[in-house]
Amino acid sequence: MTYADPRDANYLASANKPLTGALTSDYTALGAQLERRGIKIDDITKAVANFKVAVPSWGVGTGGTRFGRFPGVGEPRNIFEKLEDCAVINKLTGATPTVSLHLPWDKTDDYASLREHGAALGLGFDAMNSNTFQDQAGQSLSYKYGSLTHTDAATRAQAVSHNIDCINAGKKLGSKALTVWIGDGANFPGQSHLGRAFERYLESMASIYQALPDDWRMFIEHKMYEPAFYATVIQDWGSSLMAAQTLGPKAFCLVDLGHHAPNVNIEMIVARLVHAQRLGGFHFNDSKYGDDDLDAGSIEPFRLFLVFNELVEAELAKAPNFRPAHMLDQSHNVTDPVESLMTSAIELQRAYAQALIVERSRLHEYRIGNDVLMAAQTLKRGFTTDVSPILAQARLQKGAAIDPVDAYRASGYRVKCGQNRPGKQGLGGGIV
Ligand code: LRH
Ligand code: MN
Repeated sequence: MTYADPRDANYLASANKPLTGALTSDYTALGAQLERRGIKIDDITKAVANFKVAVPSWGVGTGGTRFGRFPGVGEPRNIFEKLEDCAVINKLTGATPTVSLHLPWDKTDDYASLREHGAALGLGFDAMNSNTFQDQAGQSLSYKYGSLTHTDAATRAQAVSHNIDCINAGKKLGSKALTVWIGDGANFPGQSHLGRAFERYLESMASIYQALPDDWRMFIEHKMYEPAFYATVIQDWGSSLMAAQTLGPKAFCLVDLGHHAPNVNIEMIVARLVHAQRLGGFHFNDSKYGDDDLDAGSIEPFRLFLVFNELVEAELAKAPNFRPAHMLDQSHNVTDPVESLMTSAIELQRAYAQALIVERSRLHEYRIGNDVLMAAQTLKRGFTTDVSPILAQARLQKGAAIDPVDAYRASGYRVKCGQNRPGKQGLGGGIV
């Protein structure tokens, strides 16, 4: 097998060449279709080309479950190799210029050179993620019974200082946000005082908030359950919003799509957080049952569309304080993580493009006139329109790949990684 660097512009030009003809005719046809709806296709393509989503550093290794993990070929063994894989995803999609790190999984003693390594690969650093849901080797106080909400003040202080370490590392990397997700909670009724646990949370988070630079944001990530199976301290958007409003203007709510009970109306939560001016961002993924961390748009693409519909409504309404940070947070147990992250980034662009082509004025008329069926049909028409030519055209315009997965596979990158990254496979540095 010949190997080509998938990030090489000449390689990409040769990979795109046989596909440009078909893309041009598909794009022209869709353009004519949208023109009849009063929509300029180039405007949509421009908006899609500007859409960015951060890749989770922990997503480029193979994930697993408590029942097992099946390491993939040529897995990244450290943060530097993870960034190389992230650079391939960004080059082939043109949509993922930043990486979100997780400490201590990505801990290094030289963040300045990590920043340079990232810059050389065309990558920046998005929100930092702290980790007080696992005990690290040599850690003096355990998080078995909680971290920021632990009944022991010294354990809470340990968790607070870890979060401040994450901020200090992020400052060296050019990050501008800290995401705080904690697994703190109870497995049995009676195990913890639900009110006091929340008060301890607010007290600890206030100390972390104090350490935030002026131009930083703090993202509070709620989650219904797991690892706690009866009560989680930050269990839902209500608890998250109360905390953000208590902590201050730099605190926002982060919506991980997998952190809700099945059938919860997540787009409604998004609309409420936009109204409250506290929508900080997203961890995009998909799920059918629990926090399955499956590829975005792979199970419920219509739900993803409805979330982006709320984002487009907020964008068009110039909603105040509206600057959501988009991130993927997935676990790739049976696919090549690079392929899953590329296609997931593209599914977000698809949902965004579908929401952008909704005929808003027509929709508004039907809503005002309570023409329920036509209102629903008008919204759905955005979702049922195949916007693939717009997504590919945006990639082509950015020097990315018209067909990222095909270009990636043809390059032999994964095979080459298998050769270049021998030794202890699957450090993972992830959830399992
Ligand atoms: C918790 C979570 C959180 C991360 C972790 C990797 O389920 O979504 O965002 O810290 O996954
Ligand atoms: Mn998450």
